[in-house]
Amino acid sequence: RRQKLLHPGKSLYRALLDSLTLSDDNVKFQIIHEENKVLLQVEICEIEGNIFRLKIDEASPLRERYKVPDVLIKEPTTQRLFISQKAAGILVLTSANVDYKLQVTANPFQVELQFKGEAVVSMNSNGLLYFEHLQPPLSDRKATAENEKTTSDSSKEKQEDLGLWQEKFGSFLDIKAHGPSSVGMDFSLHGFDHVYGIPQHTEALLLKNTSDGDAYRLYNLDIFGHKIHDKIGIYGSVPLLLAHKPNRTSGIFWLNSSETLVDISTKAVAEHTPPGSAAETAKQRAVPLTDVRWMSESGIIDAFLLMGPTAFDTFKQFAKLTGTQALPPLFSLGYHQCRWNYEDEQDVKAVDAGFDEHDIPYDVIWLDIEHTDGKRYFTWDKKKFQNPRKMQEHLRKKKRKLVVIVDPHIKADPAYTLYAQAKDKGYFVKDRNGKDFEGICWPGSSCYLDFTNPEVRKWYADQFALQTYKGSTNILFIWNDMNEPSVFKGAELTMQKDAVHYNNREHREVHNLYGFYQQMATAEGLIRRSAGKERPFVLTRSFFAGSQNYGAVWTGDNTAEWGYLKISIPMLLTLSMVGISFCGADVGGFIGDPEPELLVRWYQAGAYQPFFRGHSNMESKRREPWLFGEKNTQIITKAIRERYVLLPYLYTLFYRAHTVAEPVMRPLWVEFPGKLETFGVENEYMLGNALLVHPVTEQDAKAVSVLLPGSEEIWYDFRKFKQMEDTGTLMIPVTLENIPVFQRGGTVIPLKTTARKSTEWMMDISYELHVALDKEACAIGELYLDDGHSFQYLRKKQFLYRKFTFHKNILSSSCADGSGQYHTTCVVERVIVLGFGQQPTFVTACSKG
Ligand code: MIG
Repeated sequence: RRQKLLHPGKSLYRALLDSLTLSDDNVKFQIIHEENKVLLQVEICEIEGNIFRLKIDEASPLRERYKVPDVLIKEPTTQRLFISQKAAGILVLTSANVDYKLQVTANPFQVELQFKGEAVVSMNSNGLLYFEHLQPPLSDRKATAENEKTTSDSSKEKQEDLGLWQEKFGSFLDIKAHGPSSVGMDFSLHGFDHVYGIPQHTEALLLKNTSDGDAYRLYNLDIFGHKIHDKIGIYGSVPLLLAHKPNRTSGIFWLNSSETLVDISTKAVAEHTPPGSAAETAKQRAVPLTDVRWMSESGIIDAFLLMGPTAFDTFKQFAKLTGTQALPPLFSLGYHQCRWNYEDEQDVKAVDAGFDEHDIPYDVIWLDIEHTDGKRYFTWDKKKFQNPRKMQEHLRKKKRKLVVIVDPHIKADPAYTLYAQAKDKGYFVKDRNGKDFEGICWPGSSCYLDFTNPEVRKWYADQFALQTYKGSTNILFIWNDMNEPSVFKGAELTMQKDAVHYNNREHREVHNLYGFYQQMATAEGLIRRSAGKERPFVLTRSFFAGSQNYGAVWTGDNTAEWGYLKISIPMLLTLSMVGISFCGADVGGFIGDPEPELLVRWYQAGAYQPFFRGHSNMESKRREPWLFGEKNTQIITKAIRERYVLLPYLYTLFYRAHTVAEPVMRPLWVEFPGKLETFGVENEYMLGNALLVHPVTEQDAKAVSVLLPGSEEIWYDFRKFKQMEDTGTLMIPVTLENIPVFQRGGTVIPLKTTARKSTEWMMDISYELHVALDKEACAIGELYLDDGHSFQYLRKKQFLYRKFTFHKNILSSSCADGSGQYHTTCVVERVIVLGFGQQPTFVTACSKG
């Protein structure tokens, strides 16, 4: 509300260029606000690999302002900037890569980042830099007679209206112990009119203009039954916005964990031409421009400009700052069967047996909150789960795993060891009066572990040790839910902003990090219980930038309606683009009961998405894949089996996500950056660079309109191996049997020849290569493999990374990374070449030499 009172115009900030200092790491100078005269410190630096960072903090704050820790994987390596001009209120900084220049204008203060003389991003060009400096509390100031005189009643009232020191939210009173502290700034993206990112919203892939509506909100909340096409934030946030135009992709990463709003407005402006140039006199062209205004409730301004220039460069730049996707254990790429709840040991066994009976592969069965003793996590309901270890041994024999839920709220029960210990050690978040914050959640009155404290995280991680977590075995993995955190009857169903964390930080400052930290501690716990040997699997609902380091994310409580199946595609693509490759939506839709056709369509889509789990609500009818008649069972089975056959390709894509930050699931435009018609496509996507998947999201569909991009491309029907006659938009007939999937010419996809009961049953199944030729009759592809569960690929280089090339009628297999070695008995049993034209007269095999 306060920031919105500031409208575009001339900024009141002026740079004091005389204060400039230059070091190997950065350039620093101060800026002053013409009215309040408060000094801010500006720091600009260049980070290796075309990244620029702009930080603005108070020059001498009353109290250290919150700076988000633990999200940057390390202190970024900076590069020296050079001053190439400093005169008449202008400072020009040149990057080591001379093509980039930063032009700082002193009055009003503005920064423009240019590439070869052309503006790419400018900051504060609309004058929306906003920075609330910390002030002593009103009560202290009242003590001075001077203040008493100037603070008239009406201005006091006005201040209260704006919620400077306290604010009412329904029946909740938010006391702002440190007063107003919000920050904001505008960025203009020159030449861009397509922007993406900033999850999580049930929204379209392309971010919309917000000028006549709500801003995109980044504030992690548990909104049950959330609506489609809404800009309110749900569950998690990643404050990364991507912008794309045919010759460049860029990103703005706004590192701030407090409640954040993002306003977006795209317009056409006259082309920016240097004064006096020939172009200036010529007729001016209209070019697009996107203004992005970020507003956060607290913290500092810390913005990273990712300069691409390609989408893949931008992904790498973000990964350099926040890390890459953790390599998942192979089992977690299989199918997961979940429900709230699988009731007891018998139920678990029966569902498990059902999969075998129907010959449906699956890897993991899940237990929701009802498995515990009264929602005391890390315990078991003594009646329903009398012998959890025995149940897990049964699953182990079947080469399957168990995932159980562990939420962050702890039942306030002195007899519950976890609670007693945490209370004793002072590990809970406090309320503003210093008492343990108590809220209502599943167990009733509960306290919330303060995961922002490293000591709490270590202690929490220790709870997963096999000897501590009674009834657990090493086939048990973890699901973190309710970690926004969800607080029933709390303001917006979350924790009050004036609750107090480690280091006397207010909840408002750290809110969006809460779930990130729980997943971090949980993943650490699973690694430690195996003495550092095994890869963890942790699914989280809440997340932040960097959550990809710790496991998987799902999109929360969707509804069993067609619209939610449809919106899951842009939601997953958005997560994928901001680093979180391992993502999925509840197959079937969590709330309600899908009609069989919707369920079938959802399985078919999920089979081609990174995290593949069927899940349903407590009130929903049972939904195991064989409950919908023989025909539907058979189609769902086929979809799940397709997934298992595709796992070598998917695992290879995850390896690439892990090592070089390529999203597993990607929007079409990322693969076809020059093709305008792909920029807004969200009803189909690429899985890696080779597969184009078009889920069917309409009831009763007889045909779907598919875009096969690139006139120079060849596309093949993935199942029938048939070359498509054309590219462009085609009407493709569909039946209920499957969804359209196409292989792109020029690629090789590794598959397994058949599916078995679970990934572990498939270790020895041989491979099959699908070689799809391009116009030059060439193709390339890769296969990555390792033991599928340990860190030996990293520590001992125990992996195989092969490259397949088809060229001049020769298919060859070569080493893609000579540093790795791994022994496998699996052979390539079958090769299918698509687009070969005629039957070859003979085929011979040879090895080098
Ligand atoms: O508000 O643990 O999104 O997947 O089954 C319900 C019970 C709490 C919300 C999760 C959902 C899970 C459910 N949880």
